[in-house]
Amino acid sequence: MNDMALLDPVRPAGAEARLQRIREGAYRMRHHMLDMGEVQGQGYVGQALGVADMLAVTYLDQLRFAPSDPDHPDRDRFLLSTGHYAIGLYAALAEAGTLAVEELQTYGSDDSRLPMSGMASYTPGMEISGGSLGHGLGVAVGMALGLRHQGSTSRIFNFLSDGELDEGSTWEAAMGAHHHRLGNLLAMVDMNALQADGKTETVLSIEPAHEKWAACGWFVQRVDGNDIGALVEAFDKAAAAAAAEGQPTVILCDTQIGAGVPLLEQREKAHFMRINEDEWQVCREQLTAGHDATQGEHG
Ligand SMILES: Cc1ncc(C[n+]2csc(CCOP(=O)(O)OP(=O)(O)O)c2C)c(N)n1
Ligand SMILES: [Mg+2]
Repeated sequence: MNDMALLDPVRPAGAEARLQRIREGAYRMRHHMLDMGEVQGQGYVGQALGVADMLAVTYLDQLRFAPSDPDHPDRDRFLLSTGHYAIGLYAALAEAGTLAVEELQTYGSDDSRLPMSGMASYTPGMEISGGSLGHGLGVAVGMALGLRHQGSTSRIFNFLSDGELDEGSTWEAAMGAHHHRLGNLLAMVDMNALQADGKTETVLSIEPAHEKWAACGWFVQRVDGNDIGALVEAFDKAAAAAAAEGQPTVILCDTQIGAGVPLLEQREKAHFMRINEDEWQVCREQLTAGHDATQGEHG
């Protein structure tokens, strides 16, 4: 197989087989997240579990990239604006084949390539050092312009959080993307309804979010971010709309913090979780039980 072939996402024939492959990937990613979280006993595990389905669709079904050559010039770029979600991206990079699963055990340790907040210079496949929130979309706009200028057909996927919609810089970038008709730019927003200081609606209400993005000139969709079928449909539609209209596209994804692990879904303090030693195994068992129960549903 040559490098170019590696750039195309693998999509098994048949709609159900395509979804099943992504579901299994998301399930394994959630296990990786728990395993990494246990190394430190704490972390941004709830958010990562919440966006596992978004990351699985992105990395296993949408992104064009060569896992063993993460700097390939023709790759699509995935920009993790929210550095604190790094644990989620490491799990995705392991499932995609860029990181070895064994390396995940070094998460957050001295000399590890996997620091607790994402650092581009440390981790293969980490495109930017996110974490200073509100900057990701601006960087994405610049990259999208630059790549278009070079005649590249690569796309930029910018992952944002709902907290970043509080930032003026995000909206400046959103208007710029429309102004420059950046059809090569897709934003995906984790609408988990939570921020560091509490519920998003109590910190700074961003609703109606759909209308705000539309007013900035974007092609907008809002979906259940834990429904892999709905996500795939939305990503496919976004790609078609971008190609037809040359318009930036955004997918607002409503997600459940801790998705797949009921013990964590119910946590009150969910932004940064401390999880007791004896709870990790319970989390794993709940994740596996939930997965096994849905196997029957999906045939
Ligand atoms: C510019 C900036 N301001 C403040 C912070 C501190 N901070 C880190 S995470 C976070 C919450 C942001 O909201 P969101 O990403 O939606 O939080 P989550 O869903 O992860 O709870 C804040 C304010 C930061 N990293 N960058
Ligand atoms: Mg949030």
